[in-house]
Amino acid sequence: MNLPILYSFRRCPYAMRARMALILASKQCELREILLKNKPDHMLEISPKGTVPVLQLPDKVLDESLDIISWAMVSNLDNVHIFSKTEKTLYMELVHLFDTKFKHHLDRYKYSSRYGADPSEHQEECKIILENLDAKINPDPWVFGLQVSLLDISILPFIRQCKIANPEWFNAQQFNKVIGLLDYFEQDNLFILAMQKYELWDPRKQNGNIFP
Ligand SMILES: N[C@@H](CCC(=O)N[C@@H](CS)C(=O)NCC(=O)O)C(=O)O
Repeated sequence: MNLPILYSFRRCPYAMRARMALILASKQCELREILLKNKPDHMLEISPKGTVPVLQLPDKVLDESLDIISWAMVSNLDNVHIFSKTEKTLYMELVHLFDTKFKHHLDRYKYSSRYGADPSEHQEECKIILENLDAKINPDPWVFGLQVSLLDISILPFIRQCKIANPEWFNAQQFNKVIGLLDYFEQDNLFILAMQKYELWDPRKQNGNIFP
């Protein structure tokens, strides 16, 4: 059976959200786990920009996580929250905020020496964004209620990275709703399944994994 091929890196937040969308939509693929420092030739042939995730379909290649999510979610699924118009606007705004500003500060907070940055300055910027998010949401247990939404899967992997940088600091902050939402997410089967470990793809072994 020729499945779509997904090049993925377990810890990449963009790849995480793509994997979660594929799980929710029950779209099977052959997952090829890679290391960013050793990208397979085939991946670079089909997507020279060299970022993960990359999904190779019979007729096209998707190499942006949000495009993979849109492809997976072609029809409404009964296990995923359907956005109202205002929720959709909030989703678009927040995904943009987290993919740009939050990611910018997160990288400089986490990898301050690589960027020659002052980590506390960027930690503070992340904090402000998370406090603003906290004021906008009332998770129960997900942002929009009982069903997980594309907003949850799109931004929580980045918020989790902020926590991992310094869990003690993160958990001592005042954005309690965000902290609770992240705790719920980290214990949910969707996340656990998306974070399953796979051995590295080796073109000589052709050891791709059927996913999910
Ligand atoms: N806009 C892209 C960003 C993907 C991205 O930047 N992924 C990182 C890993 S988290 C990557 O592959 N970086 C390339 C590298 O580090 O060589 C998407 O949403 O898919």
